[in-house]
Amino acid sequence: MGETRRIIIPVMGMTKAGKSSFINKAASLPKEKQAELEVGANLAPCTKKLQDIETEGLLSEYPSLMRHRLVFVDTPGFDDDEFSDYELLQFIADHLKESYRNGDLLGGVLYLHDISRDGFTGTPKKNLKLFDRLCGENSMFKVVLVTTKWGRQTAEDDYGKREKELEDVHWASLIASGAITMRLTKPDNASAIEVVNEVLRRYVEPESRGRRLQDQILQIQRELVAEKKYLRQTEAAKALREELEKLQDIEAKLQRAESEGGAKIEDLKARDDKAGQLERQIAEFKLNIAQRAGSILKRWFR
Ligand SMILES: Nc1nc2c(ncn2[C@@H]2O[C@H](COP(=O)(O)OP(=O)(O)OP(=O)(O)O)[C@@H](O)[C@H]2O)c(=O)[nH]1
Ligand SMILES: [Mg+2]
Repeated sequence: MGETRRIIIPVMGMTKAGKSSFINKAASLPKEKQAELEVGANLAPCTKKLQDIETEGLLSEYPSLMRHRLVFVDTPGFDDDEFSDYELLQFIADHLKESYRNGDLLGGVLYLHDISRDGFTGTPKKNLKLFDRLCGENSMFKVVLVTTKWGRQTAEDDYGKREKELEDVHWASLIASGAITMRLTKPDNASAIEVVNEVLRRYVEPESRGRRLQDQILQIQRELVAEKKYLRQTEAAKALREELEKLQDIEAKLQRAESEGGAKIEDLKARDDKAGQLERQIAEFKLNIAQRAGSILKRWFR
């Protein structure tokens, strides 16, 4: 018998995707514990800091894992109003780094997506890109992309079509690298338990594509611990910088247009379709004074 270790499963995804609800169900938390893991009742993001949730009983069917403890890591989404994306990346990176240093094992990673949400531009794209760079190609086979809120589908909706678009377009490269997709369709905790069992089943497989699955860690953990990189040198931070540069480019265009003709965003939108696109991009990135791309770039990437 070896020592007891923690097997962690980080649960990521956009704000309100259903991450905390999922953990409540998967861990079958008793009522008093559920209160600790707040589920959002309104639109504001609910989970601010990363939180470890210890579980009991989920490993009992896996003889080789029985001595370990399964722990979910609840995370905030990269679309929080209070913290900048870089601050959120810092919270997540610190937590994952510490976890790896303390000898935790990476059971798998879940990325939750609200299937009732229409469209896949701006913020959802940025979220997914950051997730992709946090994990890296080598740990993609530990990823399950989980669609939530299937119960909201009405006769007019076709969530199956949305799911197909996710699989064929937005998630295609993750799936090609080994990620799988699953649906949360059942109202009780049955679907959530199925997802956890799929993660664990894959985890105990001796190897896949010539690699020992259990040894694979996340790209950001390797970068920060083994390669001793600073956070800003990691692939995830680079992806974030690319997004901020896009934002800076939009801001510059806007300023140029305003100084040339004194035009307002509404006027620009009315003038031609290209500017309309610009306006949409601004809305998507929630461009505001507090999060001006230029100042953020100067602050973090000198
Ligand atoms: N119909 C339906 N509603 C869900 C499901 N999962 C979560 N919800 C609801 O969606 C809202 C957000 O759920 P949370 O679990 O707080 O989502 P979260 O991803 O933890 O949100 P943040 O912590 O704010 O990032 C709550 O009102 C939940 O009741 C689901 O599978 N089906
Ligand atoms: Mg939450």
